[in-house]
Amino acid sequence: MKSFRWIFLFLLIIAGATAFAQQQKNYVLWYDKPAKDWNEALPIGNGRLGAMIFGRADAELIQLNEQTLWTGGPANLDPNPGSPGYLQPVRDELFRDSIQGAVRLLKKMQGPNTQMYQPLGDIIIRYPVDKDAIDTNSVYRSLNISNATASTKFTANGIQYSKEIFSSAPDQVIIIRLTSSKPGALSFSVDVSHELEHNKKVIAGKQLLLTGKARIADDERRNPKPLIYKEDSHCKGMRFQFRVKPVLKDGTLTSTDTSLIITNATEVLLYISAATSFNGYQKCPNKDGKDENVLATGHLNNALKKNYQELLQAHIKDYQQYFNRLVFSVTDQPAPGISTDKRLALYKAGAPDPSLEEMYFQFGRYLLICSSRPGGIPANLQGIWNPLIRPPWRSNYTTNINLQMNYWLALQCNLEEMNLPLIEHIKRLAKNGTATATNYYNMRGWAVHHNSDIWAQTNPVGEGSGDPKWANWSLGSPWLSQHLYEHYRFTSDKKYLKETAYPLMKTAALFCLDWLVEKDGKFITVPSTSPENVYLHPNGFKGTVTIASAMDMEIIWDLFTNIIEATEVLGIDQNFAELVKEKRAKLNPLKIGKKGNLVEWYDDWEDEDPQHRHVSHAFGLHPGRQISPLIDENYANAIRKTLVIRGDGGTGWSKAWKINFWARLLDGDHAYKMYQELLKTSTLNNLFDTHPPFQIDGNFGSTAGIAEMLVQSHLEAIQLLPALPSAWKDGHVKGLIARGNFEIELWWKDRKLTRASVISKAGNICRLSTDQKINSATVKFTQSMTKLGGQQQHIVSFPTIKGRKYELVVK
Ligand code: FUC
Repeated sequence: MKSFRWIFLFLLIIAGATAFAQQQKNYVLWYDKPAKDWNEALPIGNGRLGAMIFGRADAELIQLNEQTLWTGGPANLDPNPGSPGYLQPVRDELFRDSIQGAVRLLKKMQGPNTQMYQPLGDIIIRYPVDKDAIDTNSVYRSLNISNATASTKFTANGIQYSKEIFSSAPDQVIIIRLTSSKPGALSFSVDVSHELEHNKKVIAGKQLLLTGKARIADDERRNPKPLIYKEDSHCKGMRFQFRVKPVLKDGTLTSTDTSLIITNATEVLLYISAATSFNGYQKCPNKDGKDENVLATGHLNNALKKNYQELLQAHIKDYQQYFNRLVFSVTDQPAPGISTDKRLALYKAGAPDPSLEEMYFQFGRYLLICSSRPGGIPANLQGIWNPLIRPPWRSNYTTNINLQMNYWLALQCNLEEMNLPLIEHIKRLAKNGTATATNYYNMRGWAVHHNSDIWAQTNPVGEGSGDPKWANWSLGSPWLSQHLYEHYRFTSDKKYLKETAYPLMKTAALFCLDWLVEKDGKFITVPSTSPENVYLHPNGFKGTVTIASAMDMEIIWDLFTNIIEATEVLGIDQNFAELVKEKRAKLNPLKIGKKGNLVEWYDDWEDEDPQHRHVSHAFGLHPGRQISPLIDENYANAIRKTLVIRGDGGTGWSKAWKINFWARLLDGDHAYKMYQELLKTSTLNNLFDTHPPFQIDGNFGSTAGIAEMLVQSHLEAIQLLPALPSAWKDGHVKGLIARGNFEIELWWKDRKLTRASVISKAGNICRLSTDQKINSATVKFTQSMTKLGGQQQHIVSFPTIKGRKYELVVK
């Protein structure tokens, strides 16, 4: 009996230790000064409703966004009927090396630019305190990404004024709770404003309401020439509104016509609700729009039934069900007690800060949970956070790297639900893209070019004057098809593969089959670009357009490979798989150049800018799976050389991509170096990635890159700690997802794996690869050795049962 008690106690201790190790840490971004500008403000969001909080003591500024608020209306699918007629002449010009001729004609194949993502407006909260009375040392503002709540505080005349703010997904409102430390000392006014023409008024029930209408044309000021297509103003012009409703515990509420005034309160809640008339990508947001009044009042009235604690608890529970799935720890030390901007400054000066590295990784997950929720549209270039009516790059979707990078982390980092907006958007792109393939090229399938928007626009943009190096890039549909297939590879959901992914992959492949041209027994793409680089032709001219760029070949290889695999999984469409296999075998081959580099262009030409931010031709290494040191050392070395020539600089997203590249090359130290470069040279004080300016892809892409350093599963086996850097000597990660739907937990010491556990979520055969010998008391497996990437690897393989956890140790 006694010994049983001891065993029980022992088990309890083990369970406790495990629980401790598995716990999510508390990550807080905090500052002791208000935000100087938008780039220092702190982001919150529930997928749909976002806000940037400035933390200003006297006049707090909260800048709002609503994910569906965009200019324009449904895409015009056939604005340029002459386009198909130019394709053959473009090809003829390219075959004659007449690049300028091809460029001139390609511009005639362009259509309208995309629409722009718009700000929702501002809330300004003014405290009637004398500026001189504010104790500047008391200013504190924070964002706790472990529970998705922000706070601001300051003291004036010995009284502390606080705010707690969150954007709730379950209740679809933003809540601000204002308090004063001294009862009855809380007085403030609430104003709202918008840069666009708008109406604001205080309505019955002492609610502040701002209403407006988004612009109809996309960019009339910067681009005054008439658009190629005719606007239908009755259709376009999205309506929007937001409401601020105060609820007081004590004190009084009065108002002017356009602002609310609260006096002598102790605690006040502001309920903020918003809506637009967006009614889907094919419906006019004006005449066929949703009733934004009904939506915004509906959310508000529902939320008003709950008190602060109920709203807060529901919000935290909802958020943490996603956030807490993944724990990443490379230090036992608590965060240093200095503000985040100072930590970042020290880090930039070379001071190690592993807990900042953990927090930045988790910040990427935070941002995705806050900007991409089921039922919504995908996170755009700025997630959902944009204050400008003419934002950089329209705050749209750029599909020659940026949109895809936004979603690399979703599946790996245990945020499957957050991937769904992308999948849904790809379905819409496939619809419009079918019209684009027909109307612009007379081809089958669906085509997506480098820019898109909420209306799922797919045509080549540029309006007749865009540089074809971006405007005419045409392989968005095969690249996005990779995301369709990856969703299957991670989830193992065959029903989804059969009903959703495969039909769209197949029609994307039809477009590729029509787009390919046979030359000298090889299949090539004409026209072709390598986004968004420029080559120097040996005949002395510069070129942007070419034939058969390496990236084109790699993207098409990727889709064809996925098609072949999917048909095997589903046991369907063998004839089509055979056709695709034949074409794949004849794709223009990748070449190794004179510098030992991977050739980017049709021939081994020099680049105008050898350190160009895009490394498009490394697609096959990442996010593709054509090139790897585990497949072919020669090609892997060629990409390594290419990356060395490109250097470690670039925009934020470029550095983030390079983390992934080096991780796939199994070079943890170089991947880590790129992570440091990103934090040191492309990160704003609020930890937003900067291009510059702010662009969210670097945040998301670097989180994915860290995941790639810890677990890779794009090839046949799941590689454990494939690219662990020297800096992360000891550590623990729990909750990464590997393809085949396995949830992985790893512990390591002195850079060696010590323990691993695998939860099988789909009952597949599990194949693990590590440089350590693995044992298990409970799992029966076969173990073999193989030399991979210059290293001895142990491959362990065992069948699994769905829902079971498998414990493995290293001995
Ligand atoms: C691509 C990149 C730019 C920028 C833009 C949004 O065109 O080349 O650097 O990221 O997208």
